[in-house]
Amino acid sequence: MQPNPFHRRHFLKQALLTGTSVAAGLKAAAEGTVTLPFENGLRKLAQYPQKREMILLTARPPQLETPFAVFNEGIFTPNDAFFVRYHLSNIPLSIDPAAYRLEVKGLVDSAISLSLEDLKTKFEAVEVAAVNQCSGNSRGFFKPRVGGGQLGNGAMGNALWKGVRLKDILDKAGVKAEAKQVVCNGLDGAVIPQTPDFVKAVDIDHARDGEIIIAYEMNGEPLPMLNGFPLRLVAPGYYGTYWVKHLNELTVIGETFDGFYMNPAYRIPATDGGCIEPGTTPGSTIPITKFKIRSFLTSLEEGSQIKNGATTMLRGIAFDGGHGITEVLVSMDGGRRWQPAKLGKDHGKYSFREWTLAWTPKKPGKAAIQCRAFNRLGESQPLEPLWNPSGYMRNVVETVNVAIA
Ligand SMILES: Nc1nc2c(c(=O)[nH]1)N[C@H]1C(S)=C(S)[C@@H](COP(=O)(O)O)O[C@H]1N2
Ligand SMILES: [Mo]
Repeated sequence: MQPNPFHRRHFLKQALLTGTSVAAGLKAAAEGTVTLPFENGLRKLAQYPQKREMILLTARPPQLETPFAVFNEGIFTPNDAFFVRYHLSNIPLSIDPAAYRLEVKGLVDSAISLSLEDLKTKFEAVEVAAVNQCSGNSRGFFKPRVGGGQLGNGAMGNALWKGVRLKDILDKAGVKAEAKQVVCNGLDGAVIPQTPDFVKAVDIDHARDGEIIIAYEMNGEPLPMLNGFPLRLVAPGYYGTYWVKHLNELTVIGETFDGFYMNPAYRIPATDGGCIEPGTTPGSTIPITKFKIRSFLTSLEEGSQIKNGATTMLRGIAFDGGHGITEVLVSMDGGRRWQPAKLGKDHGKYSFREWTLAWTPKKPGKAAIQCRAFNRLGESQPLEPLWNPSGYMRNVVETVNVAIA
């Protein structure tokens, strides 16, 4: 663990010393800024190790948003543009892969300690295309506004993750009958001991259903340091809070874990849909779980101009918590009439799904473009935004206004 603050020069030095390739692409912080479309939306652009220029939310701990145009580059989000979210400033800056161990303990027949080599050679490798999205993605759009990082729509990304099943690791250790949850901890910690460590818990049935993986690769490369090198949890369909980075400790317990990041943090109102009347206080709460269905237009920005009479290819993405996208409807008139888009290649039910629609505007003026996804259960996105006091799970039908000239 490095007690030092996150410092670029230090980071570079460490990276060179350990050869973890963190140094690639290091440049001085950029001067540029962007303005996200809500109150106090001015953000600096910054460049961190292994990352291209990203939208800076906070520097300590590092929180970087993906510039939205990246989502139009392809269905997988490049590693160097993938968002970064940390809660605590004491993050690992360099890690020796040869010395790294994943400990499995608690209510197991035999505690085990696995090296990266063990994980890669002694267990079946599996791959899954899955979206990672922060619970608070798009929080900056909440009205009334809520506390927390005022994020635009860039705290999400889709990657091809490779690793081993959490189930296989647990089976190797042998889970005892009274097991209830698996507590997951990573290398990062707080700067002062009074601050709770970032620790998450997964129900034992979920941990053993074969879906969660312990990933060591992302889009065919080792995980970038800031995305959890060398190991992270990938919980397909679940909000990013469960995707513990620098994972080094799994503890099987016989009760419900009550650490700060399970309670009171990362909880939603215990209502149908997890939302309440804007501005009110929830009665009881439950831990946040799966993504709500969402879709975005990625090929046109707010305020762009397109040519009257010419064919424009509208393109975007849709995803949900794992039931699978079955349809995306698109409207050019703010939701009065809808037409079906064409869905792109299916990379699996946890991946972004591309949609496209060729559109030839017939008269000059303004157009409010909207898209609305449906999944296999028939669930869709609300036309009016839902609200909860933590600013989680936004999934309203978004509107992009363009001019036709
Ligand atoms: N060790 C560790 N893992 C963590 C976190 C953290 O603060 N520490 N934040 C979580 C949250 S809230 C999110 S949204 C995702 C973000 O993953 P990323 O930084 O790779 O984009 O990491 C999760 N895993
Ligand atoms: Mo998050």
